[in-house]
Amino acid sequence: MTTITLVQGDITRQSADAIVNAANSSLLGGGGVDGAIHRRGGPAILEECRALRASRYGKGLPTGQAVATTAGALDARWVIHTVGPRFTHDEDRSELLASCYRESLRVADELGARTVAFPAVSAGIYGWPMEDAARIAVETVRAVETSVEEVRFVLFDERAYEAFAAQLR
Ligand code: AR6
Repeated sequence: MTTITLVQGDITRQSADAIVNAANSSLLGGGGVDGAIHRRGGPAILEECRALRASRYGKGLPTGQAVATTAGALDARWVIHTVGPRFTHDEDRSELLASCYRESLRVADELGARTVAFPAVSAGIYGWPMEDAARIAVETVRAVETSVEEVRFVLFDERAYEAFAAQLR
């Protein structure tokens, strides 16, 4: 059984086996939660991301996939980088967003992570409406088979927290 918990706050202050990063396919950092993770986690994360670019992901990490690195100075063993889809009205990309959660948990299982903290992937710079992002996140995690014991959604502000709480009610 996987327990879903909600926390309002900064994901870089969390203690968990794995912290999920809402990255971009370059894996070389950016703004939002990605910038915060690299800032607080320090250069070891970027170093490993660069190595992944050089070895497995020369064309970048595809949208909907996930890959793990060290967590550097964060209070975690791993950072799992996943690339959410940008929101668009032209095309339904929900399946790619669901894939981020499934793939991140698959990677977490491979690592043996028991506690995994997720931000609201795609719901910031990538423009996904928060209510819909929360629905996809919660529905997907509920449906997935995983050995992860706790999935913790770490929501930056009250609006995001409320959107996730509504899905859990
Ligand atoms: N802790 C928890 N949540 C956070 C934090 C934090 N420290 N900082 C922001 N959020 P975003 P995306 C929330 O933009 O939409 C980057 O440049 C934020 O309020 O971080 O997937 C990447 O490199 C929002 O609710 O990720 C990509 O280019 C949620 O995290 C692009 O942004 C996700 O917002 C990815 O965009």
